[in-house]
Amino acid sequence: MSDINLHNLAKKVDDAAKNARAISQLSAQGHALTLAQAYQVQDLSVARRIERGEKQIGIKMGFTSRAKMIQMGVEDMIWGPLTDQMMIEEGGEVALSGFIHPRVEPEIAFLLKSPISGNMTLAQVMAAVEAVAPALEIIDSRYDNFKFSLEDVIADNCSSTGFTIGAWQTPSADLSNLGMVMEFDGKAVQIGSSAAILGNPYRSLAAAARVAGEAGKTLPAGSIVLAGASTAAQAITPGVHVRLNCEKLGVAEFTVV
Ligand code: OOG
Ligand code: MG
Repeated sequence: MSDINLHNLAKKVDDAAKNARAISQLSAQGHALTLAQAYQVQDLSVARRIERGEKQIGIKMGFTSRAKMIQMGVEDMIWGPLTDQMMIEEGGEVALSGFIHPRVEPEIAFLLKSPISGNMTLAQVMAAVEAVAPALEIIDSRYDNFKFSLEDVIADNCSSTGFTIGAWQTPSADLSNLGMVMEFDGKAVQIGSSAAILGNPYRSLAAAARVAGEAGKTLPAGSIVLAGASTAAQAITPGVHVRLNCEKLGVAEFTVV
């Protein structure tokens, strides 16, 4: 496939996100992308955001839990950049108008105090963490009916849309089995454990370092890394108050308007 086509596909997914208009899956439009091409489309679509003034502030990992892989019918981990424009004020209001069919999922976020890249041990990535926090990610696939192949979702920057982060905490050595309860209006809708995230969310951080390194990049100090959801995602509707209670780490919340 030529570069021109990859640029066109990047514009398609970027326009769909900007205009909150669903499109058919690229694979269904006859674009059978390789994984490498899917990440090129992702790069090109994020470059369009950067040209509009957004800044990359971190990276998200996706499909790091079986719960998410099963919900979406995929078998591999994915990743994509987060920009400053995706950040939602914790405890604030989120307007549904800019979204297509948004869902929310419970996550754990890391804040780096030193750069990470390449093959790193768990001890090495842990030493690079300034703080850890409970987080909620809003995902909004740009594809009809929230259906996609692995390549489609990668090209669509992993459905990245928004995220909110609770109060940062001093990183504790053991994040491997924290209870995570996501509530809608005070009622539990998803219950899980941080153990669902690759057995230990720090493994997701090590994976983030590895994939950054493979792409010839470094995640600088100050980067945010979302480790991936510990449970299936849940559709959000106007008026609902979403709250994550994470054992030892506390709360992240917002209200949908
Ligand atoms: C892709 C994003 C997956 C996660 O935490 O696993 C993800 C999607 O499900 O649309 O963010
Ligand atoms: Mg996620």
